[in-house]
Amino acid sequence: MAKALDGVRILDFTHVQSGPTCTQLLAWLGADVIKVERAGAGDITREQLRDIPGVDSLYFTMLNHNKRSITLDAKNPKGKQVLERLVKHCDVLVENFAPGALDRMGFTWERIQQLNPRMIVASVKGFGPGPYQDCKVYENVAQCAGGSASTTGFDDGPPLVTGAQIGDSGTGLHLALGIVAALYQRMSTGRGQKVLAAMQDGVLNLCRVKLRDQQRLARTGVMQEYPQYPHGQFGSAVPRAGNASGGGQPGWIIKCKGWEKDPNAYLYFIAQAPVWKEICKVIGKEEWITDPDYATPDARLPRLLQVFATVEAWTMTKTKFEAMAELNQHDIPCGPILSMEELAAEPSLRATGTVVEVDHPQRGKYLTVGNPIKMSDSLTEVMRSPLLGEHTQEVLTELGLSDSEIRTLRAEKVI
Ligand code: CAO
Repeated sequence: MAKALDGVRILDFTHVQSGPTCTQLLAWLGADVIKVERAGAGDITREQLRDIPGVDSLYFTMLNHNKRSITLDAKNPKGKQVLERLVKHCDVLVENFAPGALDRMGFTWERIQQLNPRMIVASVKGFGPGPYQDCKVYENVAQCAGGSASTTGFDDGPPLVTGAQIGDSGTGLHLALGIVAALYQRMSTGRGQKVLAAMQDGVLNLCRVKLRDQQRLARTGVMQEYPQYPHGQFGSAVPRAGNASGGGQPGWIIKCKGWEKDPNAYLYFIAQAPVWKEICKVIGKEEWITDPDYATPDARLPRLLQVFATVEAWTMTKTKFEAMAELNQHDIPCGPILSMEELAAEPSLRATGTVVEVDHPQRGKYLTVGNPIKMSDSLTEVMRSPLLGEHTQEVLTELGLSDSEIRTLRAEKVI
């Protein structure tokens, strides 16, 4: 079956997580992604967090599916010549080097434009233009600088980072959308363009509801759905809200049967206003349906923690799955806290290709997360990540280099 991005060639200069997330997605959508790595070493994640000595790590394999790998010393004059051919051959160059690294290699925007005016140059950087533009940035720095950490955790504890890689993978997703839009615009302009996704910006975009709350707080001095209300103090900045819902329907994480031993025996429960009657019936508090202290969302706001404690007394008599099944019968929104162990074994995720088993020549079978975007006319087949330089000969031949030229480059350690 044809794929959405068939015919699009990506010169993939990405490493670690943010950029590779982007190019992996483009590869799943059908682009030919040629990953350029340094001979002998490659993407640093090949050797990070290894679970099998000498074998590409899961960190690397899970971020580099469906790509081809070539090795090339981009600072060597002969390597630069090969890179020039690649720039002419490809539609998009994606990179997430530290600021200025591409320029230092000699591949400025102007130079790339000379070589290929249709080339789209897409970059992840830690920060956009401003005081921090020259800083190197990793995931948790972005979470902290983008507003996530200050708004995550409990009010009486320190800021927290989250396990969801919103700085790296989140920014990679933003960049992928920018690239696809630039490809679309190029159809009418015939020109490439620069696409920048800064990690701070990406995190802030994902935290936009907290900037909403910042302005609500500035205007009213209080946020009634936050756990600080009514007994705690509000300062001038949006506080950490524990497990309160980010939206208009109050929610909280509550214990289920077995919580004493199982750290994930919990349920996210939403006290959605339209099903308040059903909630009261299920938990055996029918008097709350008409009690003026509980009957309306506004009346419940100062009593939310007590409401959740009462619901919890009910959920603690059931497993999270029993509670979810029963609540869903009444259209009461809730969700079990699922561990990675449970997600890996979940048959429905295997059936849809969201969790996929992949075979790797060195490590054997492993699980990965497949393409979360499902398209009816562009199906994703997850292919294992490439070994370092596995496609060097193949790609250089496609670029028009002869076997003897390739042998010379190899002998001179350019590839
Ligand atoms: N041939 C020759 N040189 C190469 C090369 C190749 N194929 N590939 C990379 N290099 C060189 C770069 O040109 C750079 O050289 P200079 O420093 O002399 O210009 C050097 O390798 C190191 O690149 P780097 O500075 O990007 O790598 P780092 O490990 O020092 O920093 C990171 C890593 C992630 C902090 C930095 O790249 C960064 O801030 N990137 C932007 C933000 C980002 O994407 N962060 C998320 C990373 S995932 O958590």
